[in-house]
Amino acid sequence: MGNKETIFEGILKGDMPAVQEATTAALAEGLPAGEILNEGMIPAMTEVGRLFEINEYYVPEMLIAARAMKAGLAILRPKLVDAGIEPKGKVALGTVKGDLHDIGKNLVSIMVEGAGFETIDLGVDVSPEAFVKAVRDDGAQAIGLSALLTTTMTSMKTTIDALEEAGIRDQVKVMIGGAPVTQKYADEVGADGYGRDAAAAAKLVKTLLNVD
Ligand code: B1M
Repeated sequence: MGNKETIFEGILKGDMPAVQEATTAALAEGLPAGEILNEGMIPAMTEVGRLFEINEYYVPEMLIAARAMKAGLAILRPKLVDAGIEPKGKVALGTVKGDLHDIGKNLVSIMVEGAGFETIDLGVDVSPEAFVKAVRDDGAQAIGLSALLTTTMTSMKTTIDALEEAGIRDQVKVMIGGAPVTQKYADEVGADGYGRDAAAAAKLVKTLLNVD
């Protein structure tokens, strides 16, 4: 098995040492970083997303796959920068104000990153102003808002209002998700899209930003 295949399999199995070793070996062998990313890591995370959608993988499998992918990506990242590989877009993600749940948001972050986007992790308890700043000052083309509490999901509307007040609503796509959130709610608050889970969120970002 070649190193790209080992990376693919290693991510699927959540085998972090195997992914780290094969990534290092692939670079040493002279494989371009972009090829390792696009033909090893991204397809693996896409497959993880597919397995999650058909209920063959659950949150624990997804978390260990994500951890393995992150470890490989950490080795690859400096080479990607050197090679000038451009990410598909910039996405800022955060759990909304008042809400400290971050497991789902972290999964969304890794799946979006796995789909080839640069992510800015704004963390938890993120104010509408911090989302506005990520768009205005950091150039996020899409923002992703996660909420796990019925009491905090209202901050999604407040954030969209804040983007409008700042005059930048048309510069950014807004994606929302989290256990109490629905498509109906996304329509009500004027979000551009709703992601049911992390795999769906990664697909949605591509659609919203119109990239493959
Ligand atoms: Co809390 N909690 N919690 N909690 N907690 C829930 C959410 C709750 C449903 C439990 C219950 O009562 N049955 C309930 C909410 C009730 C409600 O509002 N209707 C609740 C409560 C009440 C609370 C506190 C208020 C409890 C208290 O203190 N009295 C408190 C609030 C703290 C705060 O946030 N201010 C609290 C605290 C905590 C802990 C800190 C202990 C811990 C969080 C640790 C952490 O995140 N680092 C915690 C946990 C772990 C949970 C449960 C058990 C699990 C949540 C989770 O991580 N799920 C949860 C009960 C449950 O869900 N069974 C519960 C796994 C995760 C992968 O799923 O986050 O849904 P999820 O993400 C999914 C999708 O929703 C989607 O993709 C993810 C992956 O598929 N998704 C997105 C998520 N964000 C997305 C964004 C997108 C797209 C998709 O686009 C941007």
